[in-house]
Amino acid sequence: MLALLCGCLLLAAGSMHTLSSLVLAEPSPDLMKQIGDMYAKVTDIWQELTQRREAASQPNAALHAVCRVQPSATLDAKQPRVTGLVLFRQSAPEARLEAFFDLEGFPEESNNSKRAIHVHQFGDLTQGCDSTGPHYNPLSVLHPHHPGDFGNFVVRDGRVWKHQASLPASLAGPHSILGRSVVVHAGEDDLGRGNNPASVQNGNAGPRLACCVVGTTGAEPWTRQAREHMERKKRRRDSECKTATA
Ligand SMILES: [Cu+2]
Ligand SMILES: [Zn+2]
Repeated sequence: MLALLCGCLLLAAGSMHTLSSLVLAEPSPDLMKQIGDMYAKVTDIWQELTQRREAASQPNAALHAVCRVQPSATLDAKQPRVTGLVLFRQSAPEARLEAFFDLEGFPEESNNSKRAIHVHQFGDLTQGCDSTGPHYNPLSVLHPHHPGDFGNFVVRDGRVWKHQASLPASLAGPHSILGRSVVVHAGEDDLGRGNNPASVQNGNAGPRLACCVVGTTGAEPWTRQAREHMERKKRRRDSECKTATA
């Protein structure tokens, strides 16, 4: 595998050398594009091979990521201050992504309202959630077909608490969401059915309440959350049984 990678890199380096001497002689936009394309291809191969090698050396090592949600620094005083945690897990680079969403701070009167959550392009919170850019859209498609279009989440008791087993985003490969941001919106995602240009860009989901940057982590936070999830489910079942038999 390593030999193949080295071969690819040498091949690319050789072509780059020929190309760069041509560029010095007579730069053309076509040539620049070819160089750019080749660079992108080599980067893709590099990323894929290194991630595969990592997975092969630790066959049971799933990929994990964490995102600690904080209220946007530019939030006005009337908006709720949402905090919490989004955890991601992917059993292998090609496997589907799963996630736990655990958020609190929504106003109680908003129970059963729906809030949109997306992955945005930049992991830049210097201007609060406003500097996270548009939806992460590596393939230039319309909303709601972006990899981080996670949809709407129902608020219960001022809280969003959900496990999702199959999300379209990935923690591996050239379109990994690591280093990008998760944004929680004040409104509901119209899922592209709003009949206006913004609907197929961002779902008209309203102001950005809270956000975080997706970073790598070990298995521990996920294991803890999974345990808590089971316990909460059991408590809920027990209290329902008690109500039913009372
Ligand atoms: Cu968004
Ligand atoms: Zn989108």
